Amino acid sequence: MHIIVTGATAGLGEQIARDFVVAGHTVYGTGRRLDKLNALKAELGEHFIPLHFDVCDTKAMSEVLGGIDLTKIDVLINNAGLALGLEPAHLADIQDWQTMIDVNIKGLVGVTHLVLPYMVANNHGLIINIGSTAGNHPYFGANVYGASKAFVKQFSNNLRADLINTRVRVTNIEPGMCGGTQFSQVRFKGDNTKAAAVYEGVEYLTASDISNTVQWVASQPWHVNINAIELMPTAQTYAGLAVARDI
Ligand code: 8X3
Repeated sequence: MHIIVTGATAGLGEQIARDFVVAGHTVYGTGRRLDKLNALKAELGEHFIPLHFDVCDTKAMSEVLGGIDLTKIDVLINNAGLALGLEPAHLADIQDWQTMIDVNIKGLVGVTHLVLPYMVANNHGLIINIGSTAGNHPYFGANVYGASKAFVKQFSNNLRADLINTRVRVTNIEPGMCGGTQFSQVRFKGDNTKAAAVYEGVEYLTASDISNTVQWVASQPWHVNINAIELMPTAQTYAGLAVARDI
């Protein structure tokens, strides 16, 4: 298969890209960091094709994606995304909110809008969006991050509606706490102590756990559409109703 993985230069995207190449597929890995893209190319060889652009840069994205043969793409994995900040909404940084909206929402729909027409013309394709448990269950400080992942969930559901008369499939993967990546370092802007505290004493999901799920979804026959998969560590739960007393 020919597979686009956005945000392939770190974390989940890097693992997903690596696993698909090792399994014999061709991966077009997108990212902002040219050095990391080049390192992956050196490691993975001819079946890894680096695509250098930021999903927030609409012009660069359409130029770079316009330079490859999109008719060949079997699978699009919309992985690029980030969380910034964990402050309550009234203390959050508006720039953080806007960046999450730009990457997690605008970037994801931008890539999809460029690739999807080719899948529909081929009557063949699979879009795997990387959502989050945060799109299903609120938690303190998730505000815009969770809302952006709720967008990804409902965008996935609505794509399924529009693609009803095609063989183009859509899946939303919704991971919970995943460690061993830069997710929390990015969220806490380089504060490694805060980032490490998130995972202390927890047997968290790893990038490999999520990549395995992606590989499984992509290996299903075309008549099977996995709508969504929510996965979390056994040590995490979505029970979280809170009560304030005497406020
Ligand atoms: C990642 C899961 O729980 O950190 O999207 O929001 S969580």
